[in-house]
Amino acid sequence: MKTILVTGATAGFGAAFARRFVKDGHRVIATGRRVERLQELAQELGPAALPLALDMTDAKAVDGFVASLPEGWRQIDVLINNAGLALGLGPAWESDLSDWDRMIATNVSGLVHLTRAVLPQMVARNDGLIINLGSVAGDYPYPGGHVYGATKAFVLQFSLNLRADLAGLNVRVTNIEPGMVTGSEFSKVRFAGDESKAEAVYAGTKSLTPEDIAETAGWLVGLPPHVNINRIEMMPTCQASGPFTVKRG
Ligand code: NDP
Ligand code: 8X3
Repeated sequence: MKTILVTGATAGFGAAFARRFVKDGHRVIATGRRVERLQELAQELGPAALPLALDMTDAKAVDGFVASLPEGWRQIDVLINNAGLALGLGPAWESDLSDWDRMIATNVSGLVHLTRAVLPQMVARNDGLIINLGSVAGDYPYPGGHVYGATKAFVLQFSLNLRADLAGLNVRVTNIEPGMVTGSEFSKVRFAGDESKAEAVYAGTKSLTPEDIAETAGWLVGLPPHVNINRIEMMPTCQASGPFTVKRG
């Protein structure tokens, strides 16, 4: 049984990870800002889930989070850096700077701070796994992706660079890079609560689901300690990368 810290467990992938890991016999520390959602999840999952409020943009709370855990929960075997968001899909020059700042604060600074808080104990034990949620948006550019894609490119390079430092240790780091995933709040958040815009993203597709991503994470957790999967790029079969854009005059 492992103790798995999941950020962003109030919706989407994070809730699916929590359900999957508890089903697999692990314990989950489920975090996020919407406490009532965490409590509902904990009621569903029983004593194997510890629901705790954590805002990834609150650097002080993130830095002190591991030390603040109840006794018996401070050894983190697996960290899932999942909390994240995209805000807006308009052109860069029309984007709201505060949206850009919030994406950077959540997807980059929050992830970096929590990783820094958890890494020393993993190194000391010579054991641990960090799974970061990147995105195909960090691998390929698309119009309106600007800062969101750049935060995910950061997450990819941070993941690979962590392994460069960790070479020789059984502390594993994997960057999961999904494409279209329906069944989460991602697009609703991106379009500021506009449900019809969010639904249109997945209309007529059989997109990936949060459970598909949780299946991948469950497989990673079960691998032997000497096996590191550096990165996993995954898309539904209805999606593929396209050609370069050429605008002709
Ligand atoms: P959801 O919007 O469904 O879930 C996002 C989670 O992040 C929520 O639990 C939310 O919790 C949490 N979160 C957001 N901001 C903060 C914050 N400041 N502090 C703490 N938690 C926060 O999205 P998904 O499940 O789809 O996305 C999960 C991850 O996967 C993200 O990093 C996303 O970028 C990435 N991803 C998503 C894809 C998709 O198509 N869905 C594809 C590729 C990657 P709360 O609001 O309660 O704090
Ligand atoms: C989410 C996938 O393509 O909407 O990261 O950016 S995409």
